[in-house]
Amino acid sequence: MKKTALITGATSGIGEATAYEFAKQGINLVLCGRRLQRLKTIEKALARLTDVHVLNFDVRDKDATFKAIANLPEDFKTIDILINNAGNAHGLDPIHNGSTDDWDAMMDINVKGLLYVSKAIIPQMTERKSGQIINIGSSAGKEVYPKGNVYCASKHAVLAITEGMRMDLNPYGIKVGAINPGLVETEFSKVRFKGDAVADNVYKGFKALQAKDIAEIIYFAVSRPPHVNIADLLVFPTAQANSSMVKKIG
Ligand code: NDP
Ligand code: 8X3
Repeated sequence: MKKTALITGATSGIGEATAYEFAKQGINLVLCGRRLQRLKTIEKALARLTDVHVLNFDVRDKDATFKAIANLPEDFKTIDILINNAGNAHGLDPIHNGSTDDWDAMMDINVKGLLYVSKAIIPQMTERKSGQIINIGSSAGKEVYPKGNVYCASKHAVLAITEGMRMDLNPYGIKVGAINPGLVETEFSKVRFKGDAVADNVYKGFKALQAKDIAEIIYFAVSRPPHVNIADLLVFPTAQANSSMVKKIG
């Protein structure tokens, strides 16, 4: 029986790469994001490998999130695997200069959005007494770095929520875990720096992780036998030792 995975933030970066990896492995997909055209392009590319349905909503919008998931077509209603990946950083500023709009965006998307999507899906998993949830945290969820303040707080929250979920869903046999990457070359820095040229320098002078590297790890986590749960995994590029120590060439 083929499994179905719902992936948030599937229009770029880690989420998109995970969609490709899962499709290759024959997992049916519900792909979510705000950029509908991208969702359609990815759906078209993957349709030859697996069954794909796209959901176009903003995870900040509680009603839209619940409505989209409640109205999934019959063939895609049963979600075996939830990948809570949608998220981003906005700004890199000392706390006294930070923008409250940036703070709202990070807490609303990375924390509250993850909770809304989870709340919309968990009841069917508890009912069936099966399922797996992987939350994409970050090395920033384990260690705060200068000017990372609110982004780091949002990812620390993701890890606290992951632990709470794992305890609360343990009686139902639902696997819950977090995968926490260091620097991954995606659209992350373009979003963080609002398209500013500084984003181009973030991954220069060393080999950053690629989205596919994380997608393969996510697939590893979902393909373990029933008695094995990857609870928490931290992955850096080899050049990175912690949040502020990266070995650059030149
Ligand atoms: P990208 O910017 O490439 O992808 C972010 C994804 O999140 C996009 O598909 C975007 O889709 C979606 N998204 C953002 N805001 C919303 C929203 N309000 N509603 C619905 N979807 C949304 O970055 P990454 O792939 O790097 O990021 C994925 C996750 O990985 C994030 O949680 C990030 O914090 C985490 N991470 C990233 C690291 C990195 O260095 N890149 C390292 C550690 C963790 P759309 O815009 O179409 O809605
Ligand atoms: C993304 C990694 O170091 O840019 O979560 O915060 S970092």
